[in-house]
Amino acid sequence: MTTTAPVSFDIAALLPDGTHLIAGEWVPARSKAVLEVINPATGALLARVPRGTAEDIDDAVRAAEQALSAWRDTSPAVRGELLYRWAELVREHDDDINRLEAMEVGHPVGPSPIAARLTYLAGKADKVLGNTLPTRSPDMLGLTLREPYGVVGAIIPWNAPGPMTVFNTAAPIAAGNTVVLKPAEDAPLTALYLARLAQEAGIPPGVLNVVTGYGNEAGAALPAHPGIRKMSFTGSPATGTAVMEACARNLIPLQLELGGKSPQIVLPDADLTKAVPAIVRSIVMNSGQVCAAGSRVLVHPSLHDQLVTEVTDAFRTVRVGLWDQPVDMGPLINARQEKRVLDYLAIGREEGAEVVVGGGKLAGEPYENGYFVEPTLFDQVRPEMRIAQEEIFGPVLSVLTYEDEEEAVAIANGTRYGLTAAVWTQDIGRAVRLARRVQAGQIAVNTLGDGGPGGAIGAPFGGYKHSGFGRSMGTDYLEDWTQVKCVVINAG
Ligand code: TXE
Repeated sequence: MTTTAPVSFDIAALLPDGTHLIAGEWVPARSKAVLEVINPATGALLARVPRGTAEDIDDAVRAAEQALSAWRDTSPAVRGELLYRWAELVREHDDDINRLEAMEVGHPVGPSPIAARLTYLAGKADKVLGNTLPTRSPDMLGLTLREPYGVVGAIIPWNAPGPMTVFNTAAPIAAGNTVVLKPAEDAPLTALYLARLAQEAGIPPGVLNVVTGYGNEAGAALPAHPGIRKMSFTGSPATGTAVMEACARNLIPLQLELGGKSPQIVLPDADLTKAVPAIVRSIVMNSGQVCAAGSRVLVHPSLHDQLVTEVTDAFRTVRVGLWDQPVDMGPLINARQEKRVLDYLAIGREEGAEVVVGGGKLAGEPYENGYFVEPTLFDQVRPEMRIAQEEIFGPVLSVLTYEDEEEAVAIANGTRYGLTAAVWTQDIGRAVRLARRVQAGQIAVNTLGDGGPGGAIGAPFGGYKHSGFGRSMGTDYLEDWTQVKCVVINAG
């Protein structure tokens, strides 16, 4: 994970200042208010974007309603072509997208899965099929149609704005819906730029609208809007609950992704030369601000000491710094997130866990103006501790031990979350048993994929239990953005 990207990068050349995208026009908020997007590594102002409210959401929903009938009636093959063109533009501007995301989120520049995902979804546009149904007479024809919901809404978080934008807009658009997207206030720029590229690709005005603003202003207005027919939300359980309540009042379905506390089960025969680098990468990537971060290591006592030593050594070599330097890890997103992580470091100590490496804020040059926390390893963690139960969303790894497979499963399943899990073993029988018994939407055996659905491109991604419901991506993902209509024709 190194980069030679130049430091200077002109955001104003990519995005019209202080505007978001409604009906194909770059417009300010109705109130003209703006909010500032800050580089979390340096505290520098990156750009201003509109501080949208319910009025702007209403404008965007109306624009999406106006665009709907033409887009719904556009042939699926043409919709797919336009998405392919979007994917091509994304590929062409890959560097800009990666740098923009790196600057607003703070993570190092790395390979991006966005263009590949868009290409995958584009290819699905003309493969959404209905069925023919058995009928009681040969004169009758029964069939099902898969039709788009209409105008759908998406609220996404700040930790991976590029992939989140694509996962939550491209599939509904490919299926014939029109979309209003509310990106996170901390990192709205990548979403705006991707929407600009969608527009340049020829996706018609109003099909993809982006309204920026705070969650309690623009965000809250979206699932409550009577024009919205389905929502997707990715973020915290508390906000997810509020969004779900709004959806319930509006009687609309919701796809929900709320993070995790993903276990990495290291069995006695695990190959640590493979497991340790993956375990480290999983919690260092994006400073641990990844819903699928493998934040709990469940290791058999026979491998405990070796694993702790090797992870400690690896943590000591993690290069932390600014996105445009050759680093492995950047800052946390904002002061609130930094406080949250530092609070958990204190909680872990109070609970009796042992800090083996890390454990604090990074100070001095070049960390002074950013939110940098050391990669931290807690040992002697017990399953009931808060640091083993709650999502920290920082570079903090907890090590727990178990005596037998039964206990490993019990600990793995003993949190309210169930997003992803990893099993490290050479024994295929144990791998299969654990893959079946661990409650998570994705199980990786001897791999962590990309800390998310990256391992297999069509992999469905989503959670069990409080990690949410519904899946993004997956082979049936476009169908999730359609509703079934049954048509029976009497031709006799
Ligand atoms: O999330 P929020 P925050 C977890 C992670 C993190 C914690 C807090 O543990 O530390 O959540 O992060 C919008 N109505 N995850 O506070 O509030 C908001 O503007 C409608 C896990 O940033 O959930 C943003 O666009 N929308 C996670 C989005 O919700 C509202 C990724 C997410 O913000 C709203 C991020 C409201 N009332 C955080 N309030 C994951 N699953 O990957 C806020 N928003």
